[in-house]
Amino acid sequence: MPSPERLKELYALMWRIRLFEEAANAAFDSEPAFSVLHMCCGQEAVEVGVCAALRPDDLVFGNHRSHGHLLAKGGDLNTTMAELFGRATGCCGGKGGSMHVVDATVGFMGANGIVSAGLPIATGAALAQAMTRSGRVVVVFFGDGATHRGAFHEALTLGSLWQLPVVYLCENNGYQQWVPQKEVAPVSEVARMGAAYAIPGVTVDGQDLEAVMAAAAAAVARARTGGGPTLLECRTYRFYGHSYGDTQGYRTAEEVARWRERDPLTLLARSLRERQAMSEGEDTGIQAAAARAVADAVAFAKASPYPSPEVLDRDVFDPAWRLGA
Ligand SMILES: Cc1ncc(C[n+]2csc(CCOP(=O)(O)OP(=O)(O)O)c2C)c(N)n1
Ligand SMILES: [Mg+2]
Repeated sequence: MPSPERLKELYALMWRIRLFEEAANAAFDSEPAFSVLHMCCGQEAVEVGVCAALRPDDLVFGNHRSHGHLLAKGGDLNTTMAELFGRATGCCGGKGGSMHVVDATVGFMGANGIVSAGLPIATGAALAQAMTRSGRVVVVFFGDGATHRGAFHEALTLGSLWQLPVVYLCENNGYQQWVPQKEVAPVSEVARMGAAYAIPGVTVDGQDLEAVMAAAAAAVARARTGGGPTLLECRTYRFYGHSYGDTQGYRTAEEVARWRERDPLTLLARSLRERQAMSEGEDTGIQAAAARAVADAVAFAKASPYPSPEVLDRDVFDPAWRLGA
């Protein structure tokens, strides 16, 4: 069981992610370089709980909603925010933007704008870990919508067949853009799909940090010790629209309010308070520190220059490089 000190660290990280997203959303109107924004508010316990079960050298792959994945894996608030603002100090030099954040220095191997595209890439990375006996585990985050694409099937087939050190991590938030999962999915429990690939499927309450940590730790241990993949489904909810500007006509305010009662931050705070592991003053201090760090990140981003035209063709695929020319 994680110590209260460890849980408070993770609580602070969840607050940094929450406020990071809200600050990015607030900046969107005035910042010309913002392309698109998918916020993960409501899903923080999944991101933080899973990454807390990993070693720093383990590898994580994301999807289009990945700021939280990067920050939970150890990403820097300043360089992540600067990337969203399209600035040269961003983790991709300002040329990736929100849907392509990546920071290999902390093992976050990339967001991906194509739904389910991270799954086969992560499976390939897991094959590389197995072949080199690196001892690293790979986690790939994807949404419930990604399970409807062929890449999901291909990845889980090979991951299982080759018993790769990978965790397939589904953040099931019940929506796929504006479409409720129940309208398009004959099976709403994603974990049940594991049986089709002969891998364990586990469902966990994605609003409960400790439950996520325990389930992720088991899946990671299994992967690391040669037991092969797990399909881990975290039931969760996004508090904001699919992306910036979404008017959310497809769901009711009552539904959102019901899920807000299960805010992962509130649940963790309550649990820490009940155990007398966090005072009201400490809680206030944690939130204030997160707010300061996020404000600093916005100031850092705004003060940074845009990339210069000279770097336009750098960091892009170059066939001459491939041929060794
Ligand atoms: C191949 C592909 N089809 C459609 C889209 C447009 N699109 C972006 S996100 C999304 C829904 C994804 O739903 P889910 O996987 O459940 O993730 P969530 O947004 O709920 O986190 C769609 C359809 C896309 N990016 N890629
Ligand atoms: Mg979804």
